[in-house]
Amino acid sequence: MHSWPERALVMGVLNLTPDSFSDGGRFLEPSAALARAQAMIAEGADILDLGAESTRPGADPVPAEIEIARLVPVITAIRAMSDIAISVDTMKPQVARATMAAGADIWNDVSALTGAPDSLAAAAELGCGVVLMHMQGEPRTMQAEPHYDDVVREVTAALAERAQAALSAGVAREKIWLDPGIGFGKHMTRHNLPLLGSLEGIVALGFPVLLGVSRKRFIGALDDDAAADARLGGSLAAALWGVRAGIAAVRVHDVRETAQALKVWAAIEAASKNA
Ligand code: HH2
Repeated sequence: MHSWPERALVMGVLNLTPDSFSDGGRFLEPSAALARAQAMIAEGADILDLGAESTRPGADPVPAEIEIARLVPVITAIRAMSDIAISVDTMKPQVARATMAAGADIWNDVSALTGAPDSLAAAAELGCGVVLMHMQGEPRTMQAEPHYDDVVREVTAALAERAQAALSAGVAREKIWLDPGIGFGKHMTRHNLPLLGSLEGIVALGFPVLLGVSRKRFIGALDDDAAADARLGGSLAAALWGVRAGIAAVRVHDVRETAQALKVWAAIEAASKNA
């Protein structure tokens, strides 16, 4: 291992879906998914986030059996070659159960354990890490007309409420991560930007914070409708902004570039403390 200063963790995205907004269809074949996982590990990923149901606005739901059939072979194959932390992006407790049994470590739930009546109990029983992400509405319709009176106050309060619900259900405090859910039932600029501007309040809730800004549409909205694969600069800017606010990890498509940005940031930050 290196002796560089502590830095935020990099979570690399691996979508086993035909329709995700930036990499849909590329990694449906398990061998292609495994090769991508290997590449992301080599590029500096600390965690791999595997999803088999797109949460893109307007996406259709996927049955649990299909999610499990897409995820388990890839998780088993990654586990055979690496002990990297694996998270699974799912709203279904059946999928969490099957994938944790196959060797995954973290349940990344964009519904913050509200997707099924037994989600909270399943998370407590599994003893896995849980990412509780904020979303207004559900993926299919969330971007239709998001509304908040005070987006920062409401998202922060909702995350505090979900963390408390998880604790009350028996999820251990150290297993809980929070995520403001950039782009999930939020207006591209009116809601996402104030939230990004106030991440410290979410960090102050006392749980590690994960931030997903990679290639998201608000970046295109700020830069002449740049396409998803032309949003790296904006993705890095938003990730580093988050790091400055104290987030623990970033969920990204461009692992190598993000890992490099975080290393440089951490080294300069350490030097600034010694200066
Ligand atoms: N964003 C996406 C999916 N899952 N999970 C967390 N915790 N935070 C996020 O911001 C987040 C997430 C959307 O990105 P992507 O997976 O690339 O697209 P799709 O939803 O189409 O799979």
